Amino acid sequence: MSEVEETTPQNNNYGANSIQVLEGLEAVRKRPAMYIGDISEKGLHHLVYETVDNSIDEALAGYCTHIEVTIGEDNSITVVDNGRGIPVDMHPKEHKSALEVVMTVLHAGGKFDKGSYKVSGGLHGVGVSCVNALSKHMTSQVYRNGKIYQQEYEKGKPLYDVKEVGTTDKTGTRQQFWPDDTIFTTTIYKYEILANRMRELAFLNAGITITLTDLRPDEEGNTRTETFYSKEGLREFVRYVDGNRTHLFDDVIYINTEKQGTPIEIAVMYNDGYSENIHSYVNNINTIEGGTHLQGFRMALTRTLKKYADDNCKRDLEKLEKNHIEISGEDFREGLTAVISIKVAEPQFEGQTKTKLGNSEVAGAVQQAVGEALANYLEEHPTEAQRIVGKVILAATARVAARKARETVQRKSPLSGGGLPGKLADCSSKDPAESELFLVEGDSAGGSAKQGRDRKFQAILPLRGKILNVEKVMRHRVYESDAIRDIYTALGVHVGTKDDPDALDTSNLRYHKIIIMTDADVDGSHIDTLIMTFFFRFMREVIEMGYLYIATPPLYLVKKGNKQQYCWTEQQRQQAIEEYGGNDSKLKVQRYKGLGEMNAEDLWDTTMNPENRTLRQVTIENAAAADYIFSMLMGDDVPPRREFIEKNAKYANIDA
Ligand code: 0RA
Repeated sequence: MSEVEETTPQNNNYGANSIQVLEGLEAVRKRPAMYIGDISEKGLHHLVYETVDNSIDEALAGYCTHIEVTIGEDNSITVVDNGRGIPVDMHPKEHKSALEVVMTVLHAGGKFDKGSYKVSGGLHGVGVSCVNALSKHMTSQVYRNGKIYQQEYEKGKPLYDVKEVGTTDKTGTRQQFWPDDTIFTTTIYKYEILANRMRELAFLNAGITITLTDLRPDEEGNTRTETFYSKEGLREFVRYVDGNRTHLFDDVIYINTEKQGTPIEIAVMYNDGYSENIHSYVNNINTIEGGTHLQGFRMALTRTLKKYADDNCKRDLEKLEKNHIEISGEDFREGLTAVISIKVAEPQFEGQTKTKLGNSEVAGAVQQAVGEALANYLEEHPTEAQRIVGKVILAATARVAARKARETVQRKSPLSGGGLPGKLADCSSKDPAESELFLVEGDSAGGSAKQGRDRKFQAILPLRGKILNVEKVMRHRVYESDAIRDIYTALGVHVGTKDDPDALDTSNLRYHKIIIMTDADVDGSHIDTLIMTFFFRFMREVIEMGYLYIATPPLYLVKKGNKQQYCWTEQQRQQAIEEYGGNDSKLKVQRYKGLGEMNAEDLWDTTMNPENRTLRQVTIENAAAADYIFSMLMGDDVPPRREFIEKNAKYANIDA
């Protein structure tokens, strides 16, 4: 998870089907968002994924072992692989080199590859020709037949026919592109975003070596490079994402099989925590909305564990029955971390963000695979099986307690009409699209915010003290927390339906901007993290819809006479001092530590007024990486947290 500077949420839904038609690259340039999702940072990074996916396909076909990705000093991207090289001979119909067809015709990607289906593929699966269309310049090189072939393009248009430019004893493909800055809102690549995806791809495709190099020097003048390689694939992936948690047993339950023509790979660990963390992929795409593969997995898990418990743990179950506690599906998944990766020849992606698998045949295939493998595992590992069942029973017991707590929440504050939290200063607008809720640290800052706001569309909810660390407590404790209950009721979000006690109903969400506003110090950052953790674990949809933001109050006020300037960075502070004629005794520099130190007017001017303020939108670029980071930041193990904070402090305005 990270924050992007952005003041408006982007919600891009469009029919992927419309992409099926072969169109000229002009169409891509006219409506880039249709092809790569958006034209912000996300879309920019998507160009790399599209390019790398072609090399991954070549690796999955068995011809490529190494992929090198390099961020150039000029923010160009180079992807080199050691595959067979894109064919360069004449395409019979198009009367052009096959390379040119691949680079300039939409969806030409799989055309030459008769033997295998294209299994990887960016979210939109649009191919490298889209990357070409959206680049101000692109250079393709193919190492094949002892020769180096080359073609260059501008905005997707070839500058010359494919030509020979040298000889080589290697085979492979080299693609280099410079994203078009007239299309993208930013053309600066973020190393961490690419690293997370390359790490993920290496785990998902065991045996492929992916190197990521950043040639842009950092403050100390250093460049960096990292190699991602996984010998054991998902086994290692699940150990990695769950590495900050304490496990019920060390084993990874691992399945690698094929059912009804569908390759299925799954790795599962059980930890002593309370959340369910399932990361699922179809053709290397993170299916964040789930789908039929997840359905099959859950179904098999519930049935198999239930059957095992019925057959082997009678006495435990009788005890539950006496207390009128029935085990439900979710109890089997408390403290479960799993990675599911399947390959589907013709995936149907549905849902808001086209990340929900629709293929109905897949549910049965996955269910069968998991059912068989899990039953075997439990039979062969009675100690581990007992631990799982023990955990499930505990989960069921706690869930019943949680339900009681939740019912209290909903009784106390009926969501219809007048049941809003007493601390909430609501706005007068009832239109969620224009309404904003500020979650403010502390009552005194809450007071300034209430005075400073525009009460037409801005609501204030002061939160006293730190909110609960939801990583560390059972679910019912979360629902019992006053501050968290206030957040639910203020937002108008309802938890629990008849079918699923943890389902979220966000259809009555009262604000489309939820803005975390805390002090610009270490405590404030900690509170930001606690609140983001809560949203990530309990209201992820709100983040995914683009509704969660962080406010950025200024750090300094530089004053001279009746002139004054707010400053957010050290550099701005220096500049202001210089502008006012240097540091002398009339000049005053005020360091803001707490929001409470600012009067209502200043708070409005700098932090709340949509005209001047900067909001950082909270986004999830990579759910597995976010899972890892939150469990690390909020977990028990100190050294990795310290290392992370030391490495990242420079990105935050923190001074203690
Ligand atoms: C189709 C056929 C052949 C190679 C490729 C595709 C190919 C595409 C890309 C894109 C990036 N790297 C790639 N490497 C290979 C070769 C068919 C043959 O040699 O017979």
